[in-house]
Amino acid sequence: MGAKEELLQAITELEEEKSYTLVKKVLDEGVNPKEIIDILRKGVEIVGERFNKKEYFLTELVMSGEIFQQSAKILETAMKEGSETSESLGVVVIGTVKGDVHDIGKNIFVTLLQAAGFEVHDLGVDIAAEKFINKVKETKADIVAYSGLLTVALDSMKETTEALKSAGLRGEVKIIIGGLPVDEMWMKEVGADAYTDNAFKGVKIVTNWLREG
Ligand code: B12
Repeated sequence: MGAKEELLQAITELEEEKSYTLVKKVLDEGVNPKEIIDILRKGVEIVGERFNKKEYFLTELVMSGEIFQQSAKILETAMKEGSETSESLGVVVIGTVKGDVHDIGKNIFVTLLQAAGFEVHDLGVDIAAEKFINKVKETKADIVAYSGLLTVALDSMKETTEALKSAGLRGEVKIIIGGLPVDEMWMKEVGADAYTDNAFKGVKIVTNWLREG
């Protein structure tokens, strides 16, 4: 088995240290960082499929995200040095809304978005409307994503959409909401365009939006 195949296997088997060693090895062998990212993406995708089939659990999903993030950091410098600029599928601004600090699910969604090729600006947790607005302006985002697990997150999500409207930005972006309690009623109250409590579905939804233009 070549180093690239070994890397894919290490990710899908969640062998953290081995994955990082192999990322460095294939990089040293002259493999294009973009190709390595594709291997990492494939690895996270396979873990996701196993999670959906209930062969893997949340811990494995979180771990694959961690391996992806850390490996991407190793590659970051090499990617910056290379002249190529990898084209992003679209720009997403995401955060856990004000009053809420739950971020495990948000981080999974962020990893999957990055793995799918989106440029993601993750604001973090307990994010007030104003911060979303500023980031959307700064990045000319296509998509705004709110995460929230607490009931109080509903009000914060509503406030953020209202603020986007007041800033004249609502027509410029699509809004997706996610987290444990979200449903159609929340989506309507919040004035969002889509909702899901499944990060994989979320990626499909936003990918379709951008394909449709
Ligand atoms: C872990 C946890 C915590 C951790 C959070 C650590 C962290 N870094 O996130 C800590 C200990 C800090 C915590 C604190 C609190 N928690 Co808490 N917590 C949980 C717990 C056990 C698991 C949440 C979790 O991570 N699930 C796993 C992830 C993967 O699932 P997920 O978030 O739903 O994400 C998935 C999807 O929803 C989706 N997704 C998530 N976000 C987004 C966003 C987008 C855009 C998309 C597309 C998809 C997406 O992707 C993920 C994968 O598919 C839940 C109980 C439960 N069963 O959910 C309670 C729970 C959410 N917590 C609760 C409460 C009450 C609290 C506290 C108020 C407790 C307290 N008294 O202090 C504080 C609040 C702090 C605050 N201000 O936010 C309640 C909420 C009740 C409510 N209706 O409001 C719950 C439901 C527990 C309960 N049954 O009472 N909590």
